[in-house]
Amino acid sequence: MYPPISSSALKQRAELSNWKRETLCDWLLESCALHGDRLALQDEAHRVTYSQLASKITANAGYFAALGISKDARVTIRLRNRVEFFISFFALIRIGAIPVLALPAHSVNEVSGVIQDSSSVAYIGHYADEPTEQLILDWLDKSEQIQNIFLDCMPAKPLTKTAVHTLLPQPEQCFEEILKCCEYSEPEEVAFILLSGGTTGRSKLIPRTHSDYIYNIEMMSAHCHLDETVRYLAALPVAHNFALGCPGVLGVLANGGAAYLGDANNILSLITIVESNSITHTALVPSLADMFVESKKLAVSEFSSLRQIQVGGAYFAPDKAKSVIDELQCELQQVFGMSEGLLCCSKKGDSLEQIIHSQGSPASPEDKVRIVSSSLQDVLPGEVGELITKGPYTIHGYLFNEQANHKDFTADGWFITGDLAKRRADGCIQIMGRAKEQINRFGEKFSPADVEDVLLEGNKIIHSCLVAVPCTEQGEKTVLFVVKQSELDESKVRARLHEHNLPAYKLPDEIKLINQLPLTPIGKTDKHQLIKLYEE
Ligand code: OOB
Repeated sequence: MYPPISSSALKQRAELSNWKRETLCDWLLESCALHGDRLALQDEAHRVTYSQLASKITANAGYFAALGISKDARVTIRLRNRVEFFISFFALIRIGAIPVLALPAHSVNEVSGVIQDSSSVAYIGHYADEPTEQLILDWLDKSEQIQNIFLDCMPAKPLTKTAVHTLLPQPEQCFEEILKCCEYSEPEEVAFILLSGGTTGRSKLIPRTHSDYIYNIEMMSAHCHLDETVRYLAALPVAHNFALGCPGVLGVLANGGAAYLGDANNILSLITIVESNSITHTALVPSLADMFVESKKLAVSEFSSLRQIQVGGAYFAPDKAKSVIDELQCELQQVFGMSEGLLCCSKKGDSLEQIIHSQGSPASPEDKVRIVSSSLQDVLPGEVGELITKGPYTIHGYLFNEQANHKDFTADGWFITGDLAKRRADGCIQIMGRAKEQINRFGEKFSPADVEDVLLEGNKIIHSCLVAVPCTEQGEKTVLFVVKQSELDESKVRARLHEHNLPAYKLPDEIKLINQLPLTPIGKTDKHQLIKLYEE
C-alpha cells in the first residue's frame, strides 16, 4: 500500500545518501543477528535477548499468516509497554501487514473509530477484567470487520462471534513454509500507522513508510549518541512516536542497547527501573520530567546513571528545563516533534541558553521549515507565525482523509502543523503554542504560557493552565485552572500575577482550583477536557 506521495518526492528521498532501501523488519533482524545474546528488551514479566526477539518475531509472523493475515491488512494494536508489543509489531511488518498503533489509554470510542477508519481486520490487545476492556471486547465481537482478536490472556467471558487467540503461541511453532509464500512490502510502502494526537474528534491516520521511519530513527539515534552501552527507559507509551522511534526503543534496538519498558502512570515503578537497571537515557513529557525533578529534590532517587533526558511533546517552561539540568545533572535534549514527521531538537554543541529557551533545530539538514502568516507569507526572522514543513520523513497526506489533506497541506505539499513558532537569530526554533490555543482578548493576542510561566517562577511553584472558554457577553473569557496546594487560594494566585505586572488583558477572568490537570493519553495537559469541565 502506497502513501499519498508524488513520484518526484519519492525520487528525491531515494537520492539521499543515508536513505535505506529495506523494510523495518529486515533492518531490525540485521541488528538481532549482530547482537545475538545481548539483552534487547525487558518488561515486568519478560527479558528477551536479540536472538530470542528475532525468533519470536518470525514465529509470530508465521502464526499471523497461518490465520489469514496478509499483506496490506491493517491490524490495530493496543498493548501496554510490554515485549509483546514489539513482537506483534515486527511480526505483522514481516508479512507486509500494517500495524495501526492505538494507545493503551484509548477507550472504546477511540479504538472503534480507529478500527473503522483504517478498515482493520484484526485487533491485538491487552485483556484485563475491567469495564473499559470489556466494552472494547463487546464492540469487537459485534464488529463485522474484525475477523481475529489476539489477546495477551484469555477473557473471563467467551466471545460469541469473533475468534479469539492468545498472543505468543507456546511452544513456538515453525511456520517456515507459510512464511516462504508470503508477499512482503517494499521499502517505500506503508510500514505502520501512527495516530494523530488531537484531543477533539477522531484521530487521523499517519502512514509511515519503512524507509522514512528508518531514516527518522537513525537520525535521532545519532543526535542522542546511541551505542551498545545505552540502557533506555520507555516511560511513555511505545505506541507513540516519541518513545517508539525518536530514537526511542527502535533506535536502541538498532544500536545493540537494552530497552526497559515502563508504565507512565506509575512514577514509582519508573524510578525503580532507573535505579535498578542503571538507565542512561529516557524520553519524557513535561509533566513526567517535573516528577523526576521532584523525586530528586525529595531524595527519593539519585538518578546518577542518567546521561541524557529528552523532553518534548508539549511546552516546557525555561525554568523547568533549567531544573532538569541542575537537579538531575544530565544532558537535556528538548524535542519538538510530531507523529506526522518533522523533529527539531537540541544538538551537541548548543549553548545552555539555546537548550533552555528553544526547541533546537530540525533533525535533518533536508527538513524544510517556514514560519508564515495566515496568508502563508513568510514572516520576518524573530516574528511569530505558523510553522509549516516539508521533508524526507514528513508525510504528504493522511490516509483515507481527503478533508484533512485539503485543510492541513498546502497545494504544493507543505504540512501546516498548527503550531506557532519563531526562528531566533541563531537559527533555533522556539515553539510559541498551538495556533488555536492562542488567546485573543479584545484583539490583544497572547500565549497561555505568558501567564502560566509567571506562576512557575521562584521557590513556590504553582502549576496551572490558562484556557479561553466561550462566553455570551464578550465572546470569549479566560479561565486559569490552578492545581490545589495547601494555603493556596485565588487571592494568592492573583497576588503572584500582580507582582509580575502582567498587563490587564492577560489577567484571567476566572480562577478555578482543581486537584490535578487532566492529561491526554500521552501525558500532555488536556485543554479540551478543561474547557468541558468548565462548561459542566
Ligand atoms: C509528539 O507528537 P504528537 O503527534 O503527539 O504531537 C505533536 C504536537 C505538535 O504539533 C505540538 O503541538 C506539540 O505536540 N509539541 C510541542 C512540543 N513537541 C510537540 N509543543 C511544544 N513544545 C514541544 N517541545 O508530541 C512528539 C513526537 C515525537 C517526538 C516528540 C514529541
